Amino acid sequence: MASCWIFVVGITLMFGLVGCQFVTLGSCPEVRLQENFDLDRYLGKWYENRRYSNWFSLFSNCVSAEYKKTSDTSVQVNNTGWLYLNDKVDTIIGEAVVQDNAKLGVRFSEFAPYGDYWVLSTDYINYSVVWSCSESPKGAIQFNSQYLWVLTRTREGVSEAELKRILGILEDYGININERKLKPTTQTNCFSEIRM
Ligand SMILES: *[C@@H]1O[C@H](CO)[C@@H](O)[C@H](O)[C@H]1NC(C)=O
Ligand SMILES: CC(=O)N[C@H]1CO[C@H](CO)[C@@H](O)[C@@H]1O
Repeated sequence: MASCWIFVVGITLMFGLVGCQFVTLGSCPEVRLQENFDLDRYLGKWYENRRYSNWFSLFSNCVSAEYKKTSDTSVQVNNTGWLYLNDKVDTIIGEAVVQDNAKLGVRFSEFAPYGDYWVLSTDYINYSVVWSCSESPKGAIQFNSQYLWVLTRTREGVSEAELKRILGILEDYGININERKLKPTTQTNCFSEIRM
């Protein structure tokens, strides 16, 4: 997630080529968000289990996110990943704020606007599904771009049955869960595990 965000900030203008993002025709699908979102239970460490990405996912493994409370409605975000090609642990610190129940905004520079961070579903102890979608201006051709992350509390992720259930929720909303798009994040042989 870390490198992904840096990348997004850097090259957002290259629409469609951006890592972690999925651009498709049509308007945003309708979704339901996690009810009664509980920020306190959401805090702590999460591991990136899956994300939308393309070529950029080749470079960053072992990605984790840690949320620490800074006020009733805000958290510090610490996204860390291992860029294994040059064996570098890369951390980016940001801020997330609760805007409306499970609708959060996240940014990695105080000069940047908040990007949407919507929690579609979480049980706080095993998994969270984070998603956002933005639409192109209405016109002859409408398209939308989506971000999607499945986060889990352990590097190992969740059981196959549980994963199937979680992805089923997304599929019901019409969100693309094809593994070529929603790629598992490598969380094994994390060289930096000792350091992380
Ligand atoms: C961010 O998390 C990484 C990995 O857990 C840790 O090594 C680093 O010290 C953290 N940075 C801050 C500023 O909390
Ligand atoms: C459905 C599922 O995977 N539940 C697990 C969530 O995490 C708790 C605590 O680690 C497990 O006991 C559950 O089996």
